[in-house]
Amino acid sequence: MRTQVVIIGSGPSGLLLGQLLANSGIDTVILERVDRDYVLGRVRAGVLEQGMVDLLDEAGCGARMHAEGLPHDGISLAFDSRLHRIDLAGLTGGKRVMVYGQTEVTHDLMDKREAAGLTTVYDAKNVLPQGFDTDTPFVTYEKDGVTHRIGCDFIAGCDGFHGVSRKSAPAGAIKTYERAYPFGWLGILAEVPPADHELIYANHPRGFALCSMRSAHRSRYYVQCPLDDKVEDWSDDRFWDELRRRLPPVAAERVVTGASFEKSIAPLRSFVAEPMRFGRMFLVGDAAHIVPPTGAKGLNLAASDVRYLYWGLREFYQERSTAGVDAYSARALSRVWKAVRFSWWMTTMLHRFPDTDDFGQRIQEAELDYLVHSEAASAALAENYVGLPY
Ligand code: RFL
Ligand code: PHB
Repeated sequence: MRTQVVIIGSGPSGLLLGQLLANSGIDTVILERVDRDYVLGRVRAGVLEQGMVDLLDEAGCGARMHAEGLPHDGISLAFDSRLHRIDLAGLTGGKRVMVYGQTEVTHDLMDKREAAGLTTVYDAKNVLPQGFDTDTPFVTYEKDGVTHRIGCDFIAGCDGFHGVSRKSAPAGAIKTYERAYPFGWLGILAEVPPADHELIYANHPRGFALCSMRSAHRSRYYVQCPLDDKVEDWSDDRFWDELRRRLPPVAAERVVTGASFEKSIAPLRSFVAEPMRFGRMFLVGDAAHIVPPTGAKGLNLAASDVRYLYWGLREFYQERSTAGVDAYSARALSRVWKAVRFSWWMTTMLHRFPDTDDFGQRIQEAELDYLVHSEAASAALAENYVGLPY
């Protein structure tokens, strides 16, 4: 079997890249380790930058997002028992974000791929990118006990943080940068109306909390928790009590509680692998970098990588120029590092670290106070939150 681009991983990166390439007449095969329902069962991101919204439109997958997604013009920061709104649109000349779940984005992209009759191999085991240091790369995988081989021009490693692509890069050719944070996020989904019509990011001496949503009747909430906590340690009642304690009274009293139908704990980490290209293999999205979710940047970075790679590959096939693919790694990394910085900064400012003492807490509150009362500082947050230009 042969195709032009083998895409490893059918998360948002792989699916979006596949769709944009297909629209330009470029042939792809996606190899995915697990099945479709497993991919769709992962509850993750919820905030899309305008650039990602535009890219989904360009891919022809934006209709349901525009019908059901919630455009937001602002967010609130909560500290010292009060809410402080950051007017994202007002501070950025009208830019906003779209609240629309990653699960829904993935669903829309999968439906489009299926409708177009494009090939995705689910349950592909032992996927291995090979020969990418030559002009004739190929990928092998096993399915139902049979080994298959797909020859291609390029390999796109869209297989997430634990994928095989980054691990296949020659050890001496890759450098990684990492920061692990000494806490996690416990997140729940519940069929209850959100506490506010916009997101609330709360700094509290007991720890960080976030009020988010998926729709007018479905809420997504998070609280910072110790890394060794187990989901079983957290009954719904304990979660709701802890969440309300960390919010200002005006928000806490608007929290509607109910049974959760998803509950999980995620560790927080910053990670970057450089470069993002090894011969004819590219790393895309979480395969190359991870950010803590505090800045809502992970999925959006995946989308910006896709955009740079899609441009490069289109240029290669349409104009026979390697300029775009040659520039991919440097272009992507330049934007990645700015989002890594922003996510690290938001995380540092909003969480209680084990060594945060009362002095540290006051410094955080002073920084937040400055942030919400200085238009320049608010504008810097807003500019990064809505997404830096591609
Ligand atoms: P994914 O989504 O991990 O998809 C990778 C796919 O590759 C498959 N795979 C393999 N396939 C074949 N062979 C192998 N050897 C394979 N190994 C893995 C996997 O099964 C999977 O299907 O990576 P991708 O596509 O790069 O997308 C990245 C995003 O998923 C991620 O950045 C975001 O979810 C991060 N994130 C957030 N990002 C935002 O922009 N805004 C947010 O509000 C936001 N909130 C979050 C988040 C991530 C979270 N968690 C759980 C990490 C909130 C949370 C709690
Ligand atoms: C979410 O809705 O899951 C979400 C929103 C904002 C974040 C992280 C996660 O910063």
